[in-house]
Amino acid sequence: MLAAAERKRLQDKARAIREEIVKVTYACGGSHIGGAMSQTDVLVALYYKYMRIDPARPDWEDRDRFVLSKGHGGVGHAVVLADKGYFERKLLDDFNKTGSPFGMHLDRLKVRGVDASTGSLGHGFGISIGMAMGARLTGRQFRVYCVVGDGECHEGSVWESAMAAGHFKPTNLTVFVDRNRFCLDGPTEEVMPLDPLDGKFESFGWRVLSIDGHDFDAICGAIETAHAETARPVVVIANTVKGKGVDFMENQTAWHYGGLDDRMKARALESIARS
Ligand SMILES: Cc1ncc(C[n+]2csc(CCOP(=O)(O)OP(=O)(O)O)c2C)c(N)n1
Repeated sequence: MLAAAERKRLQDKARAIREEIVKVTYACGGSHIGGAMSQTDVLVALYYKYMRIDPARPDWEDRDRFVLSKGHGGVGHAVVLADKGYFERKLLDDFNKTGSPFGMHLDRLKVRGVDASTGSLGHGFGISIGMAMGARLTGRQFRVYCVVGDGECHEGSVWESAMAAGHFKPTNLTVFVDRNRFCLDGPTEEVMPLDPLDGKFESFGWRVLSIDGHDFDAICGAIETAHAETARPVVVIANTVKGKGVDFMENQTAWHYGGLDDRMKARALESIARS
């Protein structure tokens, strides 16, 4: 159980990050805003409570690593990195515009604080396993965190990665599945069913935790359980809401990707303020 002040600190930060996602999306004309909203609470718990990082030293070798395997959520990751001080917030005024270092999917060679270039679904998960095993092979203590989309789990390479981790058992890796139940084309269970997702990972040798991915007590509890696990890699199925915080976006396939006019931006900010 988190102390009330700590829970509020994280909730307030998540609200501020969602507001920034709306503002950047408005400025750039469109983003994968639905999935950026669903992943936000997990990113906030990691970046503002658990990850051992130093924004002044993005190449510090012992830093914890973060891989956004669902790289299209990069707008949300960029907002967090700016807030953490990896670069100036005003750079995001040009997010995804010609000449900007920020594409829709973040490039680790162009954006400070990004540990892996992602965007082609199904690859970041495997990269995170390699990073975690690299720590073990070089005797380093850092942890690796990865966020995979549930629609991304339609990719075969996700299951090759799951199988590899079940074998090599990188216990310094914690994977979150952003289980918002929507992919690009509609509800995952209509497009191509994933359930029982927990049973699939279990059969590959993972310890599976299933939580409310918007409840900071649950997210933090899962991270601490994962830290204590010494035998198996841990996947946290974070049950989330696509478009979380913006009433007209929640659970709407149409808001996988979208842009905002003045009226929609104002309505979105009002909704987040109420959330
Ligand atoms: C290999 C690959 N195929 C297709 C795409 C296009 N694409 C971008 S997002 C997306 C759906 C992903 O769904 P999910 O992982 O559930 O994302 P979320 O709902 O969390 O935004 C697709 C198919 C891609 N980025 N990479």
